[in-house]
Amino acid sequence: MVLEKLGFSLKDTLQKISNAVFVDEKLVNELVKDIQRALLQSDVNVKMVFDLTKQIKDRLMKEEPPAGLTKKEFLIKIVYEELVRFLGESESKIEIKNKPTKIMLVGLFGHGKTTTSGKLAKYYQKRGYKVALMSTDTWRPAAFEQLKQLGAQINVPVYGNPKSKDPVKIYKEFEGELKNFDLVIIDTAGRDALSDELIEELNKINKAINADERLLVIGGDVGQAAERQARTFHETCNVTGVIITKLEGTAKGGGALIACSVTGAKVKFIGVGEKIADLETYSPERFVGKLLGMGDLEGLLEKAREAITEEEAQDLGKKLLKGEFNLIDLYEQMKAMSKMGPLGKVLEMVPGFGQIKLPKEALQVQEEKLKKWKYILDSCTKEELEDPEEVIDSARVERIAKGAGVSTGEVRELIKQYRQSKKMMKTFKGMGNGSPAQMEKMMKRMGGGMMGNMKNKAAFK
Ligand SMILES: Nc1nc2c(ncn2[C@@H]2O[C@H](COP(=O)(O)OP(=O)(O)OP(=O)(O)O)[C@@H](O)[C@H]2O)c(=O)[nH]1
Ligand SMILES: [Mg+2]
Repeated sequence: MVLEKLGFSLKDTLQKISNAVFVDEKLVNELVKDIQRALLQSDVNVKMVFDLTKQIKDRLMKEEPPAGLTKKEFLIKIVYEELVRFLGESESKIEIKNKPTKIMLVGLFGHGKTTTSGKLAKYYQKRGYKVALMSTDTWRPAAFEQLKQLGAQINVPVYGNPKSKDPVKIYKEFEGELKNFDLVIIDTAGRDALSDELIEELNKINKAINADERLLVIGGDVGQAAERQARTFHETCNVTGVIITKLEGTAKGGGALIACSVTGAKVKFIGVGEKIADLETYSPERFVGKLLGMGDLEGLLEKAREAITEEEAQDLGKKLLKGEFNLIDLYEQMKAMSKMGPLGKVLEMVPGFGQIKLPKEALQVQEEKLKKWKYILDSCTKEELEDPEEVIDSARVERIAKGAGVSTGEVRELIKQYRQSKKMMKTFKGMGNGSPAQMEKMMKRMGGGMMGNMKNKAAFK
């Protein structure tokens, strides 16, 4: 998978947004930090990273969510759109209309020109075009042979003359024959660096060939150094686009992709392996979608919608405070919680609870327990849920335990917990909006209250 690490980090970040109950400054700051970290690890230029995150923050401050989008969805939309813009905005296609259309590949030694020539030939051949390959590389001794082997793999004719030292002459020699093709892909020689001599050679070939597309081939492993390469080739050889190769094997590819997009050079294809089929067209939307683990923005928004909404969570909080709380509410609460992820989030929604520090391990134990509770509640009848204290006797405890696949002790524990919660809620109601310190004290007095009795296996009654 291309840029796997960057993808993982961005997916994690997005998950964080999805799980968050509300969008506040803390979440946004966390998100911005996550994105910065992920991009810097992909060798994206520091200044560009900060520009991007500033842009995300500015938009969040200035713009209002459009109708139909919650704040959270809006946040995801902005992150998606800005990443797409960062990675090149829109797809840039190659048109094949002249006969023959000529694509010339240029670049430095070893970045993948010859390999990519073969890949492009296969790509267009598969789409029904009559394709020819041509080698004008008079530098590398076996350049023609290398291209010939690639052509042989896919049954595409390869033109060239290993004895000649003049690329323009080679082209002229076959110019007539090439008219029979829809598309000619021309491989050129590389150099260690973009020397005046290489510029001169490329311009000479270009003048003779008058290629429709001059594509710069850059290995993604150069990271942000791609910017300088893309810029100089752009300025001196008038390149019309870029192909970034080796993207599957490098963590730095994000840097290369983004570096190219700032030069205005459009990335047309990406190379994702050494084999002849390892070539993909490049669309920033699709690419960002893939990185984020979803095909498109709609998919991402859908994911965010699955999580609990701010309103739902607030309702829950209010109910808890009012003390109107039966097992059905507990059940609803659990369903909501399982959608939301961390239990701590629900508590944050209850006014006053947000500031109370709960031990991390305790929350973990509680989350484990919640899973079992859900099985138990699933096994209860409506009557049992509505009025547990009245109707659940020992026989029912046994039936419920069997149905849920838990012990009777666990059923009793749940009921005990429920009673305690209810008692605590009543006390809360009496207290009104007590200070966090007061509440914390009270929770301790009640043996930890709703969160307490983590290790208490005491039976019912
Ligand atoms: N992993 C990976 N390797 C690639 C990719 N594209 C090219 N390569 C490898 O990069 C090396 C150089 O590729 P070439 O196609 O010979 O590069 P070139 O630009 O023609 O090099 P010169 O002719 O010396 O200028 C070869 O080992 C290729 O297999 C890619 O997308 N992924
Ligand atoms: Mg080559």
